[in-house]
Amino acid sequence: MTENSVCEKIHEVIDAYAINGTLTCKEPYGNGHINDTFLLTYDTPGGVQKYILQRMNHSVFKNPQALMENISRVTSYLRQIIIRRGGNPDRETLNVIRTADDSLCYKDSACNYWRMFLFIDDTICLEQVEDPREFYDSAVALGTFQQMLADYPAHTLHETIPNFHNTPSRFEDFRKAVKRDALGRARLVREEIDFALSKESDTRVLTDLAARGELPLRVTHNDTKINNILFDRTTKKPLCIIDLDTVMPGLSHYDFGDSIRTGASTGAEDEQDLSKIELNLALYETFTKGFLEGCQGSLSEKEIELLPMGAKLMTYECGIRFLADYLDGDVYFKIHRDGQNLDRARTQFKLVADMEQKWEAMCAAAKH
Ligand code: ADP
Ligand code: GN1
Ligand code: MG
Repeated sequence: MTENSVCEKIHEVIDAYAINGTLTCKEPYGNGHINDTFLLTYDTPGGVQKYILQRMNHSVFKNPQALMENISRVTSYLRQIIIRRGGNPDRETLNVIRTADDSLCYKDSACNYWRMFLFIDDTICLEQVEDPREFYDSAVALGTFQQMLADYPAHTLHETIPNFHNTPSRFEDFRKAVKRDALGRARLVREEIDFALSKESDTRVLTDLAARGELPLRVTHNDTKINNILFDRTTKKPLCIIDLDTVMPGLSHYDFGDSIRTGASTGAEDEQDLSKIELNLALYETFTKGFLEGCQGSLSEKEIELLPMGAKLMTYECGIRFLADYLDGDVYFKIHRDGQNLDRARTQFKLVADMEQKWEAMCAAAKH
């Protein structure tokens, strides 16, 4: 779909929400890899009101209605806890705005699915950690998120993307992409492919333990990269965990690991100069401490022991997803330049290799 046709549909969508006010501004917003995000500003009888409108990526999210049900249930649950704790539920969790006919999302005449949230103003979104304190605070916030949802019956949520963090299944998808070699790119990245294939035996560690019941199924976010946390612009503290598209049953390691791969890396996810990429061990230790503090004793000893494996597997898994997408012709993750998915894969593999060098220290971090 072209930019123009998205814009045409936006007006149909905006009508479906029938907000009581005059739309004064509509602009693309944010830096996500998956959805198309817009900020809408209205003059309303109560003053200026802003909303986030998103066209959901229907090829990634096959069942937008189920996904919105997950988000609606989890955010309503969080809202009650935030109110009980004396917080501000309009800023500390996402709030779904329903359409005029009370639906959680809107299907436009071109079969695109859209949804709307209250905009959380005066926040900043970090692409990379600038200050260890921020990372520590985000770890506490993510641990708290998990702790707040500890009593939510995980099995009642839809599994909106089956096998999302099932690393053996991701490995099979990767192997198939190598075999397909849709654009003849495999010969250019033999070294990266061999690195990925050499780690096959690691891929099953968490899923095997979960299958044996040795790791509990929890409600997890599953996409805890640092730019999915909004920080309060004034206090510089984490305010709201956003991007709840992948909230579903999972392992605590998924949330821990995905934050480490983005926040404890010394460079950007798509950095081309690999000499700039390593695991910042001090940030790793800081995050571990904050995450455990936020979880308030809710993690088992086994879960804690395996946190380093969560970090390594989530990083590795993201690497094979980026590399598979590069081989497939960049059909899943948005790219802004040629080779970006390959660069992303390379940073993840560099991090995995560096974690292996720092493994003992990573394992020691949870014991402090
Ligand atoms: P994607 O799945 O594409 O990453 P996100 O849901 O993370 O989409 O949204 C993209 C960006 O939009 C975020 O990084 C954030 O900057 C901004 N954003 C999303 N929801 C809100 C909100 N409710 N209030 C303020 N900013 C938001
Ligand atoms: C995608 O939506 P966004 O940009 O926060 C992806 C994550 C990846 C991440 C890599 C639904 O996250 O799984 O880890 O890119 N989300 C989905 O940056 O596939
Ligand atoms: Mg996002």
